[in-house]
Amino acid sequence: QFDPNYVDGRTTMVHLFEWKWDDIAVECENFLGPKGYGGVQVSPVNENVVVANRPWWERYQPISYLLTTRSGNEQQFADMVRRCNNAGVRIFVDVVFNHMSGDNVNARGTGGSTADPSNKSFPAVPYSSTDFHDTCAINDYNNKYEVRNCELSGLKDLDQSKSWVQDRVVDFLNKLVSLGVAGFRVDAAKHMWPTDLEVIYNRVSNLSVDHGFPTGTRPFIFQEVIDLGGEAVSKNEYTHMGVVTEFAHSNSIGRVFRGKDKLRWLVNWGPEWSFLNSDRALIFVDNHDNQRGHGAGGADILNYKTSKQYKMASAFMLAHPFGITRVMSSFAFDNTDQGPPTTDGNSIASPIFNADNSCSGGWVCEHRWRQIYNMVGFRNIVAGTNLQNWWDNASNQIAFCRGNKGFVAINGDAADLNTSLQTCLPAGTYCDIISGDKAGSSCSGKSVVVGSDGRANISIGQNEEDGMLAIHIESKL
Ligand code: LM2
Ligand code: CA
Repeated sequence: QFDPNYVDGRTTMVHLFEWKWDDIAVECENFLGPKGYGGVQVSPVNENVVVANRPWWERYQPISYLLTTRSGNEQQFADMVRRCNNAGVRIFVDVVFNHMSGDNVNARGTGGSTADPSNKSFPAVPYSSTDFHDTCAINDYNNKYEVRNCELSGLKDLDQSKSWVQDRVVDFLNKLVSLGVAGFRVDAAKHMWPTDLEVIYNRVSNLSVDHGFPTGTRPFIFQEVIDLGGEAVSKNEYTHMGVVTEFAHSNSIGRVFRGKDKLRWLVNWGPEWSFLNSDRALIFVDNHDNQRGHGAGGADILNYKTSKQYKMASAFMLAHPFGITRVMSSFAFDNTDQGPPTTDGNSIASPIFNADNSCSGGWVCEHRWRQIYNMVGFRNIVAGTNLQNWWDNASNQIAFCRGNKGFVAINGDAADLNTSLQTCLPAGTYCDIISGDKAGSSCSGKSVVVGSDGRANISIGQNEEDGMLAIHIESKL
């Protein structure tokens, strides 16, 4: 439950927020597999309430556990999982079982099911009022009973201690396991009792041998617990049964790369920053909530709109050994409710791919930015090595090696970086994978000449498009 079950040599998942299953299948085959991504977190797969103007957050209001959403139906989901597994890319499902939908008159789901949320009636599961906690609102985050037994934003709060509820959730999770998924993001885990979650997790089947997982493999479980300190519920209540989303990482990395904290302090990045231990921390620069001001973190969080800082933060996260990394892949938005691009106001549009790998048609596709996917490759290549030879200029210029396999430098100062640094790499000429790509024996970006002593002259001008440089053993020309 702690291992992402990646195929050998892969380390990083991408959240393809609101993508359709057919598009993800193609993306696994054409891009994610070849570029070395290890997995995809997909948007919720079960039927959700249809909300007027189709905001993205309607998918966090379940109506049933039928596998029909705007991303596709069960057959399309099954086909995607099979094709992604064949491409060496695992699928992780965002599962929502803290609650069902909020009040909605004549509620209708994306699969055509109806419900009467005001009376806590969801016949397509079925759930009735006895399956829910009593009605109350969460106001006081210093009261863990309220946080777990009352309604989050008016969403009907399921009682996971009831055996009927446990059975329905376990059936749902086991159905997904039987279709070949590798694990789950547990939405709103903070709002459920750890003891109830443990009962549920322990009843989930081992991963499907028919889909290529070794006998006895447990699903990877990463639980969404927002804990920036100062509340009744702690992330540490969840780490004995799975990994936990480390929101302090998102917050702290945003502060550093927004210039509110110095890059030199990154020297002890990890638990000393009050993060969870590396093997329990699911880390990210931003997620689908905090990139648009939902959840926690506020204005410190970076997103695609501040692209230079965002790419620098992403490069640091991927270069550093700490944590289990997730890359965010967004659609462009102007307001916090706006849903994904559509063809007709309802049907989700497919991304359009440009010659330089980037996306258009309303999709941002950060995972297709060279600076990001090449750093995913970097993380795969240096996996298992330690951070060594830390260097900084006592301000915002830093550099470090990953064993003898990789080197990265970052310039966050309003001054050029131009100095000789130890790269820990064998002598030779290397292609900087940030400014370009290696193709045969040529490099479309900067070249770095490493001498027999491992040192190289490193130059990152303050006005360059990107504020970092990275080389590794496989980028040798
Ligand atoms: C999560 N983690 O604990 C998700 O990551 C987050 O995206 C979800 O909230 C939340 N939990 C519930 O699953 C989102 C969104 C909310 C939205 C809910 C439900 O951030 O704004 O609430 O999904 O769709 C919306 C309205 C809210 C309304 C509620 C119920 O914004 O004003 O409350 O629906 O109708 C009356
Ligand atoms: Ca709850």
